Amino acid sequence: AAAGRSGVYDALIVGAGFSGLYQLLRLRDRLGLAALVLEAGDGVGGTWYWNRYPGARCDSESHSYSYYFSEELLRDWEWSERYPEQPEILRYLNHVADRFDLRRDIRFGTRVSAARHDEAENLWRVTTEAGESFAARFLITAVGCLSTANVPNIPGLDEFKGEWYHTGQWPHGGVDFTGKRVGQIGTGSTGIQAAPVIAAQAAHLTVFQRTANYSVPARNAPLSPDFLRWSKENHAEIRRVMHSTTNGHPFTISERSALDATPEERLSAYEAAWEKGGLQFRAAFRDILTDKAANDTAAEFIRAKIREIVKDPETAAKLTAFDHPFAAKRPPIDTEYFETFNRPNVSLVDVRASPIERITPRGIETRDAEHELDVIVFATGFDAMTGPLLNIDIRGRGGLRLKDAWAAGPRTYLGLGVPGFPNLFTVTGPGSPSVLCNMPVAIEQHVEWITGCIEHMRKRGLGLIEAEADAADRWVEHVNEAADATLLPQASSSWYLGANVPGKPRVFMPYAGGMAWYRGICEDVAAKGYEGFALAD
Ligand code: NA7
Repeated sequence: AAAGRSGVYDALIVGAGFSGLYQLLRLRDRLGLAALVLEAGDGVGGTWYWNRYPGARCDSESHSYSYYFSEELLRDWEWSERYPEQPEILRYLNHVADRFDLRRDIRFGTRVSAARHDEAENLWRVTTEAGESFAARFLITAVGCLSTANVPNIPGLDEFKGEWYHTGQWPHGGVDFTGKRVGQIGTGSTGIQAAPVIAAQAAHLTVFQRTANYSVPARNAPLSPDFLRWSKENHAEIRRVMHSTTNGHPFTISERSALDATPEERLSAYEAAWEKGGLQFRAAFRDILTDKAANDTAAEFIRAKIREIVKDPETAAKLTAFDHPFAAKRPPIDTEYFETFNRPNVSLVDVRASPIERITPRGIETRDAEHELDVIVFATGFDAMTGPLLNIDIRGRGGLRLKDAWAAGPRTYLGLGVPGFPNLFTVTGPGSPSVLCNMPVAIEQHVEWITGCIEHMRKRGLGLIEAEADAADRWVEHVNEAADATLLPQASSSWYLGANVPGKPRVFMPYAGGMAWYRGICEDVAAKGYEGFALAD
């Protein structure tokens, strides 16, 4: 929709991924608002537009990695595999954009660089990298949680004679590894997906591992016609399960403690979970994420599996030198990751034992060796959650910079509002459960809540909403308590804690109290007239 007479939009939305597309649809088609999406990329998709690295795939199962707001959309779209691959998700999001005629209200190739709240006019004034300006009553960030690439500052990268890429900024034409010696830094979810695919093409792959990571087989496969029929006929029930669980996935977590089971029962439960594969593994027992002794049983099972798979005992030892409880960092799932180390053209370098010292024109130099390479792949993750927001110079009341407001770590109310920043909503912001949840479930909840809030304001002629400082302080405290009730803070190198980015404040950022619980809190806040927010004309 066009901006009003004064050139002012009702809402500006930053980002055209899963969040931004749905936010546009709700504000425009449900509330009839003049909303515009500003998107840095040349197409829709967000994460799935940028992350085109080999093996890129979603770890949520495809029938759950979908919007559930439209029965027709659910009925018409058909996923091909248990886990959707990046190109298929991108096709899906393009289909959504076309089907709901969203493109006419998206400005592509438009990177937002700054946003300032103009108190006198009660407007957000947004500027782009190209110097354009926009104004709107509401500013809604839909910038994603894992969208700011983290390329480590290793001396010498400028002098490297080969090619280098970060997985989150992958060239659209792809990269041909044929005949190349490839070095991959990073063994998170991304690196674990990429390594087997790169190894199948490259002359040689050297994986540089800093922290040994657990992984469970994904057991990806084409979806059978029976499954597709079942999922279409049962989406109300699937939605009910996704909305009732802590993590928004379409499976329930066992109510049994790992410590109540006999060793034989435990083994058989883990064997069954390993065969089933994927993120469901951690649903085998209820206390895997909350009790260290329970977690140890899962960790030991996975360690034994890896030792069985990997033939070289020295490599297996490096791959299983875990320093954190299972699933305390986001647990990867894989397709033949550990098997890849049995290939003759793959080697593993433990950079904890022998740190990377510099990049030379010819490759990567660790403390005790130089590895000659033609290509370096940085699977080194993201400046998660706060990075994409702080990359925009956001200024609220009295010119308060978000960077300063968050100098000691992010401070939000519900992950949706920030004190000092009126009429700003942060979809999947820090303090929301988003990254600990199947994303589309979190996103639909956030977007619908924001839409309901704006509708509430319009009905009452209110023009201003702002999270109260006390409410944000209490929320941050609650986010910390919720994390401390789990084993999650025990992974000292986790991006949940900001630990992967040097100098970033160590604060556990996502809300670990569970998506279903969070949904209830948000509903309660709304029912109480947006308790914890100050509303004004
Ligand atoms: P992650 O999970 O942050 O993994 C990044 C990996 O890169 C991890 O193994 C890091 O080791 C490693 N890393 C980062 N910097 C360095 C340096 N300087 N030297 C050596 N190794 C380094 O990112 P992903 O992209 O894999 O996954 C992000 C999320 O996307 C994932 O959790 C899913 O939610 C989807 P570290 O563990 O820090 O020692």
